[in-house]
Amino acid sequence: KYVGRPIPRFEDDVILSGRAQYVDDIVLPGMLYAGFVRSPYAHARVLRVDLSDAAKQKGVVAVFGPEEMGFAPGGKVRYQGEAVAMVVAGDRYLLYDALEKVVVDYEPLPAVLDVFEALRPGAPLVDENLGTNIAHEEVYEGGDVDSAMREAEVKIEERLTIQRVVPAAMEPRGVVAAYDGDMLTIWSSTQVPFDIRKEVAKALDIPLVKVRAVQPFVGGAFGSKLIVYPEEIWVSKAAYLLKRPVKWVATRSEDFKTTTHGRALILDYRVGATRDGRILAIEGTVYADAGAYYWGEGLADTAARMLPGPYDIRNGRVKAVAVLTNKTPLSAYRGAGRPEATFFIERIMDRLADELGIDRVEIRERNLIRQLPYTNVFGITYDTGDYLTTFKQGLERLGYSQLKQWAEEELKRGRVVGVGFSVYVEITTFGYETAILRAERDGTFTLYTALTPHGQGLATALAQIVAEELDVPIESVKVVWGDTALISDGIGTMGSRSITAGGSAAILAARRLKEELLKAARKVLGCDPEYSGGKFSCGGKSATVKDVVRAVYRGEAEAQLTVEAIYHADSTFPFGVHLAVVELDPETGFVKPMLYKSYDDVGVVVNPLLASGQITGGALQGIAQALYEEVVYDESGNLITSNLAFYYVPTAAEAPKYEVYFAERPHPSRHLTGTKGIGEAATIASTPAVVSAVEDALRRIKPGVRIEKTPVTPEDVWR
Ligand code: MCN
Ligand code: MO
Repeated sequence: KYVGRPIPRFEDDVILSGRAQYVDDIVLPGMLYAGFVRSPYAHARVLRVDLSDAAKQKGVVAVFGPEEMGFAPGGKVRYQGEAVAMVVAGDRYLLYDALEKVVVDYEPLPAVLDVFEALRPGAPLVDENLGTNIAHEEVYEGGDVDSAMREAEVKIEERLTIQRVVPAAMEPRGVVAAYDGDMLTIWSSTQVPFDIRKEVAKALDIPLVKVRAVQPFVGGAFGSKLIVYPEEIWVSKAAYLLKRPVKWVATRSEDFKTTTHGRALILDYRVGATRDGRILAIEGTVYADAGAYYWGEGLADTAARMLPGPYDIRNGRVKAVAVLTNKTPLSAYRGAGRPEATFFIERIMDRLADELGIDRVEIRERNLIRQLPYTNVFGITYDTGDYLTTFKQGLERLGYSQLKQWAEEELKRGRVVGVGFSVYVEITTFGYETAILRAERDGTFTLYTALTPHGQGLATALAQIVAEELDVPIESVKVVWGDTALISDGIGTMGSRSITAGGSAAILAARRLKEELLKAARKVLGCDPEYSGGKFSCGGKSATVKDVVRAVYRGEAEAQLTVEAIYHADSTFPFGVHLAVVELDPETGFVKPMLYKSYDDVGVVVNPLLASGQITGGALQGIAQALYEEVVYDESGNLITSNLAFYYVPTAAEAPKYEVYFAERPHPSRHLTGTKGIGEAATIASTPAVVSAVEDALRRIKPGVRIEKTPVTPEDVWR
């Protein structure tokens, strides 16, 4: 049995020893370096780009202006850092010297940086062609909100704000592209090699088979590398035109400005409830500060549609609005809409509990969904689970009441500590995924996956799944990923879909391969064999996988030794309870997370070590959302928090102690793996849990305080 075991990652030795190859480790003969001239203005017309001096600089091989590459579309830049020109040179030093020589004349335009400013009539337009700053708008509605609101005995309304953050993967983005006159190969720090291949082929008008995209080792992404970025197209085009390898790797500050930001949603809500705390209706608007370009991510939409969370709310009307501003474009960041939805609904639950004088646990018990599957008021069907039971068992296991008690006693000893929890349901997995499995001559197996792991340890988890399905030692399974030359198509690692979608594809492939081998074994043995432990036996005879594979190569039997499986994995819904304990220093206002505990029902857990790694890392990101990180622009749209010296990414020093639990009686998904995703759960659950804990602590010194926004900074604590 391999599934369910905490097997250490095979990837670790490679990565931790420094032998793993990342994009910037790739050095090709004759390689050139690309760099970009980027707008210092958040909003400006580009009057003139003069590349003549730069072109004459030592080492410069080519210069590209707006016309050739489509920089600054519409003749203007819309955020600080947007590219206006590209220079390609023989080495990095000469490149940076040459970039200095590019002359650009700008006519600065007033920048719009706030969502509500952007919505005001007469506000500067980020995109004149649109005629408005609203890039997207959609109303989600179900039930009868107006009558439910009329019936409601209590009503609350409020604005809740969740700040903009930088995904800040350890490895910045980077691309190497090489064209040998026949084949264009692109290596990128990405989550989506298959999309890169498609988009580059389209942009350069060359057939898909002449483009190969490779995802080498990737040092984190958190959803920020799941779009095809313009640099990936531009660098590919430069390599194609110059027929020489070209590399670009972002500096940290370049990465902060050009890699998509996350969160930045605001909810204006009104909730109607009965006096005993049953929510009857919810209405409101979710605004996304979408930044300078809207690429259809629908983050406000996901937040709107998941706003009811795990609660039975039958009447709802929520509008999702994506608003353009002169900032770095917004896109997916770990959780992408669900952390915001969960923060919103959990804050609402706490507020309603306070308003009605009902305990925070009690009010949730009264509203939790009783019967699964359940279709929420906006049409999303939650698949499996027993929310009420899991919630009660979770709080028990996490020791919630004991910790509350302890916090009271600590106060007597002069320590201000707070305890908070959150409940979540989230949506994981979508779309198709592909797996190819091959039986090798020595009886081992190679699994090719279209997944694109970048820190999750999926090579280990997939090997567990395949070894279990084939009933062979895990050492005899090798997992290969990240190359469009090896597998035709797939979506990749995002949306906590990998183990469920890609793992199920692997199981399907393993079953098909077993059938094929069985067919050949029947021929080899001359009887109807049973398969177990890598061996076929019947009538007192037996043959190993190796024997059978060799028989096929010798022409003594026929079978497919390589099989492909494409698996469709529609969404599945994890549920859980997370708890946070924080200590507040009333003097400095600094909040220290002390303890973080989680209890999740994610169906089958393939590898508890990997899964709990996802919880601890994910929670720290959500803790940072609650307490530390925030993108700050000045009034002209200059990014103030432009690198890691000005932007507070927590380190191990800020990390709390963790206790990670998985539900004793989990509710499997209906997929072949039985799993639900875990990759984003803790980022989703931690922010509201921590905010609730901070509020709890703060109320011990300032009764009645209410937190309506993140992050909660020391300034907020003093206020
Ligand atoms: N797992 C498990 N049992 C389950 C579910 C998952 O053992 N029931 C394990 C899997 O084997 C895998 C890991 O947990 O090793 C995460 O699996 P899954 O939930 O399927 O999520 P994905 O592999 O699709 O990962 C994507 C997810 C997302 S969307 C973001 S954002 C994120 C995250 O993973 N970005 C990460 N975790 C990250 N971790 C690292 N180190 N770096 C990132 O950029
Ligand atoms: Mo993600």
